[in-house]
Amino acid sequence: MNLSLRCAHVTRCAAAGAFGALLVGVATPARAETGYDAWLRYAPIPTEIARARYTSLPRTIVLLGDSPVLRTARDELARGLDAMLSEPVALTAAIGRGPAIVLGTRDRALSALPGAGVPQRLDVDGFWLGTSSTGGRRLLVVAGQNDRGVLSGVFALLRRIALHEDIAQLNERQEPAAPIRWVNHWDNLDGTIERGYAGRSIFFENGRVLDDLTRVRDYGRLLASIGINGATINNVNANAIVITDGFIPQLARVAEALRPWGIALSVSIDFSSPRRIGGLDTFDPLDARVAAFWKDRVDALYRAIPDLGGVVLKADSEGRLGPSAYGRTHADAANVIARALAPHGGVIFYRGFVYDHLMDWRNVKNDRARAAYDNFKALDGQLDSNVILQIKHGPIDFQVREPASPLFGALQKTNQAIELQITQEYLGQQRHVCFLVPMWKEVLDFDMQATGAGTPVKDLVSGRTFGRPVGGFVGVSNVGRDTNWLAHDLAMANLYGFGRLAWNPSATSRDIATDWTKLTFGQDPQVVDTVTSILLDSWPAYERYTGPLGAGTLTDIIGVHYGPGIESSERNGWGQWHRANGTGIGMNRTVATGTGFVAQYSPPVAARYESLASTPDELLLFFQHVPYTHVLHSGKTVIQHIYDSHEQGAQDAAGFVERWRRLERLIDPERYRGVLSKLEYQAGHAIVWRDGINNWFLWLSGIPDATGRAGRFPGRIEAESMTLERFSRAAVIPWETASAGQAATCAAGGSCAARHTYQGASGTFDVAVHYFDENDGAARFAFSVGGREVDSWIADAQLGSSSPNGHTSTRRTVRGVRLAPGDEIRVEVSPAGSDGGALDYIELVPVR
Ligand code: GCW
Repeated sequence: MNLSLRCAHVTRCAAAGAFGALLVGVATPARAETGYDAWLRYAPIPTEIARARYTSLPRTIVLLGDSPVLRTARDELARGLDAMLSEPVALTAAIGRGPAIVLGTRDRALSALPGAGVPQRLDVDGFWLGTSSTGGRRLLVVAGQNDRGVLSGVFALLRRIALHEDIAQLNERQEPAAPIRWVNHWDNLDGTIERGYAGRSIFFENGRVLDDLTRVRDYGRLLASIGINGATINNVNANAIVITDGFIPQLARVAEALRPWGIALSVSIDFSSPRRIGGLDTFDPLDARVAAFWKDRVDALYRAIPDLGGVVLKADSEGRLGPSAYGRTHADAANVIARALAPHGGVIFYRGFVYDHLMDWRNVKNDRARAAYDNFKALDGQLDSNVILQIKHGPIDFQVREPASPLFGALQKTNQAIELQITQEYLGQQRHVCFLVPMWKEVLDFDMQATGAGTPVKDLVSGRTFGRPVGGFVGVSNVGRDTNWLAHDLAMANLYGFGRLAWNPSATSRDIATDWTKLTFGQDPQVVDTVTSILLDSWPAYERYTGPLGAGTLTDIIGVHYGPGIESSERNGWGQWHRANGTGIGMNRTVATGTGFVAQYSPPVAARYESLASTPDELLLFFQHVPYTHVLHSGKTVIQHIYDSHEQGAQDAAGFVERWRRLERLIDPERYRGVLSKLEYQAGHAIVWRDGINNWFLWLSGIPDATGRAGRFPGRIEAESMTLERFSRAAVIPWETASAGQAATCAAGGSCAARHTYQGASGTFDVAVHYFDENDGAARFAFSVGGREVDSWIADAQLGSSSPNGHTSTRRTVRGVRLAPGDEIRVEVSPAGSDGGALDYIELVPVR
């Protein structure tokens, strides 16, 4: 134990006290709330609660044994206690006569404290928290099955204190549901992140690992606190370079940064590496030279990183090379690498996300959903014991709602891991709040009835159902260099929730949301109620305004997967078809008349999805093609449901803003304002979704909305019908992403203006200005009434596109504008760069 080093990092440091203890205080300076500390803020406990609950908590920490992870556990405990209870903590290596918190592995704790109740058995990474008064002194024991278990136990103890829970009588044993609790990152070596929405990579820049790995260490801390034990840091669309001798030392630096947190590093590999970097003319997995290549590279990795977790492989998917190049199977591919890893105790995650993205869309029997099962079911039993098949939670690709992948229920002799996406690729890209835990739980709790009832996905993937040696949970977590990691403070609930579910998939969404909220924003009951309820309502809302009834997220699937783009999924090979036509919508996946996908489920599950009568409404269009006039179990027609759902979803999103506003004085100003502006943006974008989808279905089906709302926009003034100065009228593609399909664009150079003379009754209005915020510049918008500028702003967001469309469509609301007949409303746009400063419409909403 290097106490002198330890001492250098603390603000107060006293001489060794009784029993050789060192008194330290790790007071954290008061900091502005940036979101950087996420759920590990260790906010000071109010004095009355501290006095009532934690006076008897020992202030001496005894660490039995020594290792980097154990030292981390001790230091984290000292840090947390000091920050929350503002009292110095003493650190020592031996149990003395006074009260103490004792940290150690179960074996050491058992021999040091035979009568303390430490359990004889604990599963890997598990821990026990207990209190005992052996020998007349009060002890709080944190015993781990291994060092990582001790660290998890410390975080569990700190969480209880941060939640103000009573810890006087502890006897709590916790074991993770599965040995695999990993995150994957899709970071490229140049510092970009595929599907990353929060800045550049925290690992890489310019083809190298970053010099400063402070953020990696702090990220490791966040991960460890939720029980994550592995991290793959580079994109599954892998650069072969990562396993060259030149690069491995760089990986070793990241491994070193994560090691004290008990997080094993792993890397994504390129299957064609033997040819790309190995000097061979082949990457045929059955070629002995290829096997030797993999052994050589894996040995080199383990020489530099002895505790490497393993590798991840995406092969034969989306243009990546794979075993099909040589007519070999996925088992051949996985096993050749698995055999190189086995002597080191490493595992290979072989991704089940294999499909043909050049499928003939004209063939109505073709179905991408079939791909994972069709590729891997027949290989059950052929994969080595250190191969884990990593399967996306649904059969397509992280859509807003999908059924559980049938592959989970089809493998009995194969290790599995479920891949969940923390990154909100199809779910609002961290500009929209969308708490994913309830969605994940629907899949994890779904009973595949693999061998009769009682085989939920969570038990299949953890290996419990069929007694597999290894299995678990992988979360795609594209954190970036944004201070708050994921760009949206509320998105961090997804990272937190993933860890909590990977540890215990039976935890409830509400408990996870509540704990996260308290840890992140404090314990004020109104804050806790409001934030928790926004989180719990957010996925249903997002589903309502993007893609209800299981049709998929109706986004631009051949672009950035963000705003609406309903036709983009049709008439191409990507296979995310919804098959909407003039009379009906949905993918017929039945055995009787459709693609036959339904037969991939066990008979009782298949029977439910085969029949129109028993397919649940929320997945109807995933399994069935029905006329728009089909009546749902709810009693509504499909088309009316589409209209109503989008209206409701947009209202829900507007409601989030109102609910959040009530927290103004209860949350720190930085995060209050940050989240507010995101929620306001989301409410505007939900309207883009609502109008895009409802207009599109109104046009295609020709069936009016019974409530009269779809297609009618009272108070809306189209830009193209205003008096335009230097603006030109332009068609927007796809048409449904602009009101009336058109916009006024300012491409002429200089400023452009759109004018409208108000002729209605005098009154006060919230005026929505709907414009397109393109990537390629920063247009200035100014809004004036009667010659007086009321509002101005710069449109400089990065929304993934440099054209006017459903990604860039943005709403700005100017509140409380007084208008009298004859007033001129003027919107002036001054483009900078090539951002054309396009304007869609203004809308006058009377303030009651
Ligand atoms: O959903 C798709 C994403 C790709 C991703 C791929 C995968 C890393 O759009 O960006 O590639 O899934 O999971 O491999």
